[in-house]
Formats: sequence, structure tokens, C-alpha cells
Amino acid sequence: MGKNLTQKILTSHLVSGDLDKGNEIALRIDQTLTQDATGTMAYLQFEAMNLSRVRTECSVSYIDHNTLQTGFENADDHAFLQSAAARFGAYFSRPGNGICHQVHLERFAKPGKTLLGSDSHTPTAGGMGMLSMGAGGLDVAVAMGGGAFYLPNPKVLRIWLTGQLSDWVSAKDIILEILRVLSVKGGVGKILEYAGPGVKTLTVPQRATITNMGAELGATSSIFPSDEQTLLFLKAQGRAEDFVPLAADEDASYDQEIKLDLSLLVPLVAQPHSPDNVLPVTERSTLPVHQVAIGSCTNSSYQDLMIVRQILKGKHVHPDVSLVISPGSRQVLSMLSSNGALTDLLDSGARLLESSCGPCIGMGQSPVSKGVSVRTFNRNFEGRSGTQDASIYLASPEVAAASALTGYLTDPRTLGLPPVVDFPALFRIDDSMILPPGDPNTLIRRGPNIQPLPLAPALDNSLSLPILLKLGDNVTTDDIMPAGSKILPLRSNIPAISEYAFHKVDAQLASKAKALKQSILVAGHNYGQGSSREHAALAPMYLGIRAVLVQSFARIHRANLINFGILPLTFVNEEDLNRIQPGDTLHLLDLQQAIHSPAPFAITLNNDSNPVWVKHDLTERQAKILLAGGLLNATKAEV
Ligand code: MIC
Ligand code: SF4
Repeated sequence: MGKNLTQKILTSHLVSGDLDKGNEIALRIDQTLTQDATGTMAYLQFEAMNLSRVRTECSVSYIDHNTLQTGFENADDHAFLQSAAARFGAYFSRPGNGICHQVHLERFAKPGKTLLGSDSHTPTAGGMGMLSMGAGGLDVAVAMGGGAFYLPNPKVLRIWLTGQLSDWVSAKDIILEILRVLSVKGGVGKILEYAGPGVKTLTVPQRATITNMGAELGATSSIFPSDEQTLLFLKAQGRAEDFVPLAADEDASYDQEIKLDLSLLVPLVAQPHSPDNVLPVTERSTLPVHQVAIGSCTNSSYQDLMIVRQILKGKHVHPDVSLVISPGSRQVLSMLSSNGALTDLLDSGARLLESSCGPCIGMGQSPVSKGVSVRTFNRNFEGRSGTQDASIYLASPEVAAASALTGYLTDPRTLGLPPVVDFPALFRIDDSMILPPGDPNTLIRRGPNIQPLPLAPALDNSLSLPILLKLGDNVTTDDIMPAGSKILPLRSNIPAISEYAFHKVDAQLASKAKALKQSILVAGHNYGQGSSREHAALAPMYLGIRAVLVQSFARIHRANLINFGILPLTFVNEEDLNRIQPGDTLHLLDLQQAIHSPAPFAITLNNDSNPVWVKHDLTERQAKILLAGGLLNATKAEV
């Protein structure tokens, strides 16, 4: 029996575990990436583990999330990261050089290799046939040091593409359609492998839009074969030598399959407040729009922005719409500038932002109160834009540009002839903003924003934990630990950022948690979906949250909880969630034994004689980490 593409890369990187059975595997990681909002923690952790130099084929530290520099904090972080990259042997992509996933695709990604990144959209590089996964900073720090990455053995879902996209229909519509079909939990525990005759019709940047937003399905990763399109892209990036052809064997088998005929797709939009709340644009085409934002790691490639330019050229943005554009990288921006497209965009009334994450993570450009913003981004969680009552719609660059012109949500097919953009024979290559690994004796610069890492206490054998919060399904890491221009600068300062945990749910939550000293959270399905930010585990840990009991978890967040010593539990009977209310107390006894045994165990709700049955699904490795009070403690204990 042949192998699918995922199995081929997993097999060639397998360090431990069994791909045919078993629930945990460990992989060798060839490349890592970090970004500034998660990278300071990753490098502090690298340092705390007494590691001296990265041992991967290539590790890159990007500055892209927080470039506003509204105070000394960002600048401190940048200086720390630049000096840490030099000292520990990583490449450093300077502020202004672009969004990590876009730049990585352009300059570093290689088919057949593995990439671990401290950002949930790391699977963008799957558009290049690379097995790329998001993880918490601590897991990435371990991988930078040459350690294996542990993950639940994934299932492989084949997405069989046929046909070809119609005029005005975009790669974004492919992934929005898949989100509509599978939902935000539909990819949990799976790698999505694209195959079929439709694949060759998609360029690498289009594929990257699709693999990028696989993160919104909760997927472990998404991957395309490496073929003529991959070679075309690598040649145009001056990296033809990085090409290797890769595809699944003809007789490969898969755990699941869905089929998609590209020619049947129409322009789609994801409505507030979830990326899977998808319907055709035509069904909302009278909706007035106040802002259009084009950019983010999903849709800010050269091709995307050239399409936008074609649509806007010689026309003017509607007077009631603010149009902002953030090109994905300096390469994209400089190409737009040298071919005159930038002038056309500016002439149309577009406002230009730096090549960074920007509005996608609430770093400026919050919409007007109760405003409607159409964005080419990947997440439309409530409040993420910085305006709590704004409505965010996710759409393709075509829909976004058309809506900017008309002032209402617009099906671009009403605009007439579609834009035609040639694939460049050669991208503009200038790596001068990527600093190579430096001197191992470089002094690390630590401004006052760089605070020491707090460590979790070892897990007690018995715990009586009051319920701090009860939440519903699909709680995002933005709900747990919001971002935005006020909070993001505190990512290197856990005591300060912890004050904002669950801030939007209850502004007093941090004080309540501190008053209780120790507590537990309960919630529904897909708890912790979204970002890889380990602050969504670090801040709760700092506030004394010792366990989280839910109906199901998102992968990266569950791993982060374990890494920071918080016990992740799930209900055996999901309905038991209804029995628990804030103010109740859960009594967990004999945890040492319970954690080492795979069997479900009973915990007591108040004085109720009818227990709540829970399970932990921990491997022996994870059990040891938890009992030690997290991965850093466990690593220190081993040294
Ligand atoms: C996001 O899109 O939510 C982020 C900001 O890129 C995060 C990382 C972070 O919180 O720093 C992610 O996706 O992992
Ligand atoms: Fe940056 Fe947004 Fe992409 Fe996250 S999703 S990496 S914030 S552009």
C-alpha cells in the first residue's frame, strides 16, 4: 500500500511513536519561526533551558505583530529579539520586512521539510509542500534546541479538488467553502492534504491562502503537493535549488475524504463572529460597508494586491469607506512601488499601512462603532478588531476591493471583466532586512519590559477548586488573553498582561482569581481555538487557575496548558457541564495516581454524592510534565 504525502513527510521525520497506532508521535523539526508577540517568551525559555545555539537547519525570528511602538515596550522587545537571534544563531527579519508567514514562504520554506512556528498560521508554508505546524513558544524553543516536537498522531483528510475557479472567484472562496462544510472544529486532530486535478490550477500564493486558513478549521496542518507550480514559484524567488517534487502515491489511503469542484464556487463571505459562518456574497449584497482592510498573512501577496490594483485603477473609493492596505512583505511593497501599482492604489484613495499584521490583531484601524468592516483576513472573532460592537466580514481581495468602490458588500462579478495578473518571472529579491545568525557572544539587550518567566508550582495531590468562570463553546484565545495595541506590548511581562485575562468577559476577573488563590474553569467544545499564544495559558497559570474542565480542546491550546502546568480535563458525560455553576467547588483527589492512569476518574461537585466523571488523555510524558509544574520545571528537573 502506498503512502499519502503527509505519511511520507511524517515517516522521514519520525523520532518516536507509531504512525499506524498510538496517540502521540514525535517529529524532528528542520526549521522554526517565531514572531515578536510570542518570540520573546520563546527566547526567554530557550535561555532558561540553558541552550546556547539553535540546532535546526534554519530558525527565523520575525518582527511583524507589534510595530506601532506606542511606548518603549515594543522597542525593548525588538532589541531583545535582535540580540537573542544573533547570540543563539537565528536569522532576524527586521521590523518592516513583512509578515512572518509571507516572508517565510518567499524566502525560506522548502518542500518536504518540517517547520514549527510559534504562530497558529504557520501551516501557510503547506502551500509549498512543507509540513508546517503552529505551537506554543515553549515547544518551538525546544525544537530550536534540536528537541523533537510531540503531537497527537494526526488523521489525514484528503480534499480532492476538481475543475477550475471561475472568473472573480478566489482561493479565499475555496477555504471559506471548506470552513462552511467542516466548521471551526472540523479539522481538529487532522492534516488536510490537497490532491486531485484542480491542484495544478492553483499557484503557490493561492495554495498558501488555503493552507493558512486551515488554522481556522482547527487543523494540525494543511499541505499541497510540490509540483510545477512550486517550481515556478521557487524559480521566481531565485531558489530553484530548493525544489523537490512530492506527491501522494496513487494507491495511498486516507482517513477521510471530501470533494470540491472548483468550478461550482461563487464569491463567499464569512459573517460575524466566526470564520465558518459562511454564505454567498449575493445574500448580503445590500449591506453598507464602513471599512475595507486588505492584508494579513492570508491575502497580501503580490498577486492579491495586483488584483486589487486592477479593480481600483482609475476609480475612487466610496466616500463612506476607509480602505486600508497592508502589503504582506517588503518584497510585495517594493514590487508594487517599482511597477507603479502603488500610485494607482494611492490615487484610488487607499491608505497605506506598514507591511505587518496591523489591523488583523487590532493594532490600529479599529472600525467605527457598530461599523461593518470587510477584511481579507482570517479571523473575525468578536472584539478582535478593537471595536467590540463592530461586525467583521471575511472575504477575498476581489470582494473587498469591489466593496470599497461601491460602499456596500459587493459581488465582484457585477464589475464586468475580471482582472488578469501575470505570475512574475522573477520576484524582487533583496534580503538585506534579514540579518544572518550573529556572534555567540552578543550581549542580550533587556529593557524594563523584559520580565523574568514565572514558573508554575508542582501539581498538588489533592485540590479543592472553586469555579472561576463557566463558558460556552468555541472560546477563543482572544477571549482568554486579548491582543490589540494596549495589551500586546505586555507580552514579555506576564504579571502585567495577566491583569487582562478574560477581560472582555469580566473586567474584574484577574482580581477575583487572585482572591481565590486557586481555581478552575469550565467550558464547552473547542476550548482555546485560534491563536497559539501561550499567554492564554501563562496568564491563567499566573492567576492560580490549576485546571480547565471542558467538553473538548483545540490542539495547540491544550498543549500550552500542559506546558504551563494546568491540568486539561474533559467530561466523560458532556451533559455534566450543565450541573456546574459559578460558585460551585470541584474536589480533585489522589491526582498523582489519577494522572498516571489512563482511566477516567471521579471528582466531587460540592458535597454531591453523584460525582462528575472526567478524563485527561495524557501520555506518560505529559503526566510527568504536569506533575513537575510544566515543561520548564520538568526540563530543569532532568538537567
Ligand atoms: C493571531 O493571529 O491571533 C496571532 C496574533 O498571530 C497569534 C499569535 C499571537 O497571539 O501572538 C496566532 O495566530 O498564533
Ligand atoms: Fe499576523 Fe493576523 Fe496572520 Fe496572526 S493572522 S500572523 S495577526 S496577519
